[in-house]
Amino acid sequence: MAAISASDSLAASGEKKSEVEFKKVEEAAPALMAQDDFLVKHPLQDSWTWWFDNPKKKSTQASWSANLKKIYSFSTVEDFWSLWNNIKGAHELMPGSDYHVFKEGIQPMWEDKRNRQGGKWVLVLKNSQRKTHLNQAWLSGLLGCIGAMFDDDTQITGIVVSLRKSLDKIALWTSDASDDRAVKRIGEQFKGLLSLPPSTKLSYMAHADAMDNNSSYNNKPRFEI
Ligand code: MGP
Repeated sequence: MAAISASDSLAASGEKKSEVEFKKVEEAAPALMAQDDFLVKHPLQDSWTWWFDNPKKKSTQASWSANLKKIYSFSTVEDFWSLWNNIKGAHELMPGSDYHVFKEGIQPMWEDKRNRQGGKWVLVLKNSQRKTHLNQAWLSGLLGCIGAMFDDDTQITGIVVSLRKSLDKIALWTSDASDDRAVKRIGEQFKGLLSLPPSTKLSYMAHADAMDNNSSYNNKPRFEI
């Protein structure tokens, strides 16, 4: 008998309960609507394209760009994180691979008009740092770029991570190698973002030297910090 009364009372209170719940939702609605910001995507200052360079098809300076593949373009914070959460980490790539993330409309190559007078700040990491530091440093550099955190943001064209059998590299590309003050300021800010030991060295190489020497990294640095 007690059980029947309990279920009866639940049934009897059903209508009242749903009314109360509806009232609660109605009251909460303005507050929920004020928070509906979470439905809005937050635009980045620039749109960016993520490229991949196929390691199996390494080639000459003349044919190098044929191996570049566009993966995705994004222009909001949310779309960046969707990509980041679904793409392989830099440390998981095969040696020989590169990710290039460049402002929309800039080809990730020396020859692009926004790159050809420029150069890159290079961080070199030992293979022993691949698991511990590479992906975090890559993310920090990326966030610095897409978050427009550099005072000289207009000179930033993109950022590259290169997995190699010997030494991995992260290179921040800038558009004007002759602007010493901006180059040094960008280098200092880049170093600050990476949270690496102060003994870590970065060197700046001009793309013109890379083209002359046909080598991305075997060039005399213009600056070191
Ligand atoms: P890489 O893969 O960027 O560097 O360039 P790697 O092999 O780690 O180091 P490097 O110091 O031995 O070069 C490998 C080769 O690809 C270069 O030597 C060029 O022949 C070619 N290459 C690389 N980049 C970034 C470019 C570019 O922007 N333009 C052209 N034309 N060729 C490039």
